[in-house]
Amino acid sequence: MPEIILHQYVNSPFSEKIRKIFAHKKLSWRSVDQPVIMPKPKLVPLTGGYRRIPVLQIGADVWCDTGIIVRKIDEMHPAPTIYPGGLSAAADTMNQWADRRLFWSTLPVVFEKLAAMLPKEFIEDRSKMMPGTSFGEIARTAPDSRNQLRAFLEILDRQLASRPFLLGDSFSLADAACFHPVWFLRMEPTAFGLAQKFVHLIRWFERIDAMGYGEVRAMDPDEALRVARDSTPAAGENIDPSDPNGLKAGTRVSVTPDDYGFDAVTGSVVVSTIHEVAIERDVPELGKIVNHFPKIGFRIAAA
Ligand SMILES: N[C@@H](CCC(=O)N[C@@H](CS)C(=O)NCC(=O)O)C(=O)O
Repeated sequence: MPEIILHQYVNSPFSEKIRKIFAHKKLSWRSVDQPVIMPKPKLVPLTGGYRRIPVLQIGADVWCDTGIIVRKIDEMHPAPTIYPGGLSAAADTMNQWADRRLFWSTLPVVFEKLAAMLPKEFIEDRSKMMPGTSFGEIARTAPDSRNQLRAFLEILDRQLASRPFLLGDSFSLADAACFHPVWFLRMEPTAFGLAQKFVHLIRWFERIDAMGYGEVRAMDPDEALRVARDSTPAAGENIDPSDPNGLKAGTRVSVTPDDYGFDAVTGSVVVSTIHEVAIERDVPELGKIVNHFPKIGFRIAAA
């Protein structure tokens, strides 16, 4: 069975979401440490330009964005479930809310205090990744973010008053997704202080923090590239016959995030289902690689 490889770095909140799902499912996985800022010369050949973290690799198939990484892990290892009681819509929508609202309310609150210590290269890199926003000035929005963050945390705390996990008695995708923004607050004590006022939230936080990360072993980035080179993509052709845009196998497209990090990845369509688009690329140093993206949060354009 090919190994599960996660390209990540320790302080990456979105990686923490995936690490907690590995813990819940008690999986063995390999961790490849990637740089926090560009350039990422040992990641980009695998992704075709996508630079965000985390990225999941199995052989010569590579999943970009936690939206599709979660689906792949759950498809391979459905038990124990991350959708207890069949609450998949509740878990999925909380996941999207946590990614796009809860997490973004934490950033200015954490960076307001840390801004002076951040290397100039980090600020330049993140400002480039988010055109139109100067990451260096993110602290200016801290007061409004603090208000929103407190309100978001209160909503979670209220629900956690009468159940150990957000959707009931067991851990779900909603817990993994809402955990990582609170975990990120812990980078800065006054930011985490906002969360510590909520007793049910903190009890839940400590419960998930104690779950660990599953069984993880480090892998050298060069070894991950070798694994890709020595494998062939497992993804077979799978095209939804009722694709609303008539997307066909073999069509050349570019796939780009719709929020930030607008690096387009170009290739030929092999998979287009309700939730996924996958494209095949010929990479001189690696051979064929298939990159998988979620439909939610990405734009697909003719290339
Ligand atoms: N929607 C993406 C968001 C990923 C994301 O923003 N990750 C952060 C790190 S936690 C990132 O890539 N930052 C820029 C970088 O690491 O280069 C996902 O769910 O995977």
